[in-house]
Amino acid sequence: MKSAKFYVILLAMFVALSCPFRSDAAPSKVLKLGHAVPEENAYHFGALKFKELVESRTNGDIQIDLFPNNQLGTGERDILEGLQLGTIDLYVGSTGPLGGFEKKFLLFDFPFLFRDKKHVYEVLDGDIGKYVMGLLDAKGIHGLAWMENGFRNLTNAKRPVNTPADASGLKVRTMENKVHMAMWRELGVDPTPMAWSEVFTALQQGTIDGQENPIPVIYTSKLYEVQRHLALTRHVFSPAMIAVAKALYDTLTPEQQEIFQTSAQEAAQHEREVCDKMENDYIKSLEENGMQITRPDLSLFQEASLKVYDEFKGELGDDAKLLDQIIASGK
Ligand code: EAX
Repeated sequence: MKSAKFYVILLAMFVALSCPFRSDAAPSKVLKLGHAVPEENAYHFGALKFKELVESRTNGDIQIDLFPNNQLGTGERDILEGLQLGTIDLYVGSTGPLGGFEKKFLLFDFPFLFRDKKHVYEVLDGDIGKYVMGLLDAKGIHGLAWMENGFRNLTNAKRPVNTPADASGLKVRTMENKVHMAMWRELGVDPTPMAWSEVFTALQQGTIDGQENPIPVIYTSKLYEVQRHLALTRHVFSPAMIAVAKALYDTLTPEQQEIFQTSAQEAAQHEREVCDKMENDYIKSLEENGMQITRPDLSLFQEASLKVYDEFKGELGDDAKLLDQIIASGK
């Protein structure tokens, strides 16, 4: 619990710092930033940092109001659609739904693709990450920086999971992502795509047996109250992103665009550090809150999910070579 108190203090410090001295003039733009997780989650630390940097660097000319915990939509796809419609200005969240907006984002959804976080950021902060993020502009969304959701793990209410056979037959909520769904089908799991805002209630009511998410999401969304078992499967690395509505971004001056880009990069670095620390701290907190943790032999899960590559590589078209590059760079 000590670690949870640490983050509460850190959050309080951030809230205080993110109300910098403003010039007397009213802001020329008041922007809405939405995300789908509680304020204790690393995303919110990233959003606060971005708010603090942009407001201070524009001397309060641009104000950013934060709307955590699905206040602006029923899940991440909803908030991203808000950027396209111009009803929401900024997004912090996972790239899970983005495969439905731009197929090339499925590139990052393949199971056991990344060796570790060092490999993840060599790819995301390199040419491949820049190229894929740039594809969103044509969809009305301008990606600003890669943040972190993390390696996803399986939780369920029914039984410990050590092998794919243990997972078989479970009804597991997934993001609205066809590669993730295909992977779970290969393991004999019944995947149920659902917006994040509906998941806790569905677990509580038993309409689904489990879900899969990184440790910080599992802890900050209090899933230990409705899930007994956690298997550290680390089956997919889930990137996150801070993004802005393209139409809004195009109205910014070159100087304001530069402030958005640099502030997003700095906020992303901060969010990744907070997320990484949470991932280490919160496994113990989950055990303290009654979850039984298993550490399966991941090669069994990796073998069982290999078919997904054949099934979806074709959807990447010419960019299938990027998948080969990512695999090769992780060896
Ligand atoms: O981005 O929907 C999900 O499972 C996401 O990982 C969660 O909303 C955090």
